[in-house]
Amino acid sequence: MKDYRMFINGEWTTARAGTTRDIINPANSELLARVPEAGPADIDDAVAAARRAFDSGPWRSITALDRGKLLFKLADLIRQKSDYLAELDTLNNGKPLVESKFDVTDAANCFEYYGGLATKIHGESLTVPANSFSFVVKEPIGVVGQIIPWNYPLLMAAWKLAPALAAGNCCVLKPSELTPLSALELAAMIKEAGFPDGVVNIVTGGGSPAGQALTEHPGVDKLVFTGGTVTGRKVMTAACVDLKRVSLELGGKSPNIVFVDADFEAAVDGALFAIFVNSGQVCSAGSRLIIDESIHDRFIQAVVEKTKRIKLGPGIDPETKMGPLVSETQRARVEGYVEIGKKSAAKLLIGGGRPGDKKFEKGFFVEPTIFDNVDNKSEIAQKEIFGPVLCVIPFKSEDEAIAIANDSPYGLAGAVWSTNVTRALRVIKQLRAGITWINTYHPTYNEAPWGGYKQSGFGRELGTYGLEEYLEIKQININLDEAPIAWY
Ligand code: TXE
Repeated sequence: MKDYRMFINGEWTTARAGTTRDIINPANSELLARVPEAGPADIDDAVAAARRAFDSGPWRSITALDRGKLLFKLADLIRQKSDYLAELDTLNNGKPLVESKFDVTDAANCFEYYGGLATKIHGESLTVPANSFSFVVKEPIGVVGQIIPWNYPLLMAAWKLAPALAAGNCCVLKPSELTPLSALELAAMIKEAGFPDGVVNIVTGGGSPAGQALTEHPGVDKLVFTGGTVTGRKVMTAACVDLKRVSLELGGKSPNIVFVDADFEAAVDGALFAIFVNSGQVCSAGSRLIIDESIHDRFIQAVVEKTKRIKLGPGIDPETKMGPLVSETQRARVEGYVEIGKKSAAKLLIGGGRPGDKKFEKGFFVEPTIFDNVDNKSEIAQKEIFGPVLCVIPFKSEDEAIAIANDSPYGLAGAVWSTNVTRALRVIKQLRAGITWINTYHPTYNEAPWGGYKQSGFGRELGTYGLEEYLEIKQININLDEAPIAWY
């Protein structure tokens, strides 16, 4: 059990009101840590620190090269502590250690990627119909408020902080109230790396009042949010008041389309990985398996057989392939959808409950669950469940597969499995989604833009696109004529 403090203006602080929150291990409900529960006054402090650092602090004049070097240093520090950070994310979030290790490496890579990009923020010169030297420069937006969820605690912090800092912004980041620990460890590394005080502030607390106070704060220039669509709407509404810039990465109900000519074994494994990695708590999860009717029976049988082999357990056990859900609330949400599914016309093939073994009693476990013959119009096919629940939807023709895939309020990700490259590309081209794969599911690259169509949000993270989200664009025009214009 460790007592944490939050990180404001380069200092470790308690909440002004003295309030704290218990942080729980979802695999066994044990108390892991206690963190401050920020209120509006703490958010004021954090935003004021970020404002000072941006408006008058050393961050204003630091060179892009030095910003990049700080990001490289941070990546090094993350690597030095990678085992510890991975264990911490596993204990706090529940995911298998192998997944946390991957996240930590990816987080370090993300800081390095943007460390390199810091010196590649270029403007352009313009050809205008006047005797003018006209050009464009890109500048940081200012103070950004960043709110992240609990499914990738360290990695989401990296995705937010790395591009923002590379572009020269100052940040107030609020991790999820369920999983703040690795972000606070990251804060210690940010201090050790030598970032000036106030450039990064990590505040811990709930959606309300802490998150809400951050979204409503007039000192914040841009809001960047990853989370559920319901909260995303609130963030956008708050941003409307003073027209803050806003980027949203929200939920999904992504289609995973398997054609008759797919590599059978690869597609079976891909279908399972698409939905069961991180216990299905992934915004891009392939939660709708859209399967060619002609191979449906054989495919589903193979999927079910493999699902039986998924070993549930605490993430910290190296044998574990699937951990618990993050919280009791999330489990209740998922179980609510499972009950809706059971009452629908869909057929429950496997799972649908909690594992029976007593050793799982205190954790928030749900069995890997598969519903077959799901109507795409039904609730379990339309709503984001955000748990280990797969909906199988058969199709008869390519056109029908595309229609089903796009019949969703979301448009985050999607995949096609086929050895016919012409067909695969033809289908991918018609998917209304921002992240797509052919003959694979889930690989995510720091170099590639991440974000959705439709109600999955807008704006893009990662890649050079992610950097642009943190930049303002300014035109500068220098008059080269000596004579005055003499309008009057
Ligand atoms: O998310 P919230 P919750 C989806 C998923 C899940 C559902 C609800 O479907 O079942 O959302 O999960 C902060 N102002 N995703 O309730 O509320 C909160 O403190 C400002 C998909 O856990 O979106 C946390 O830091 N901030 C998603 C963050 O928002 C507020 C990942 C996310 O929590 C706030 C997580 C407010 N009024 C859930 N209320 C993805 N896209 O990956 C809450 N927050």
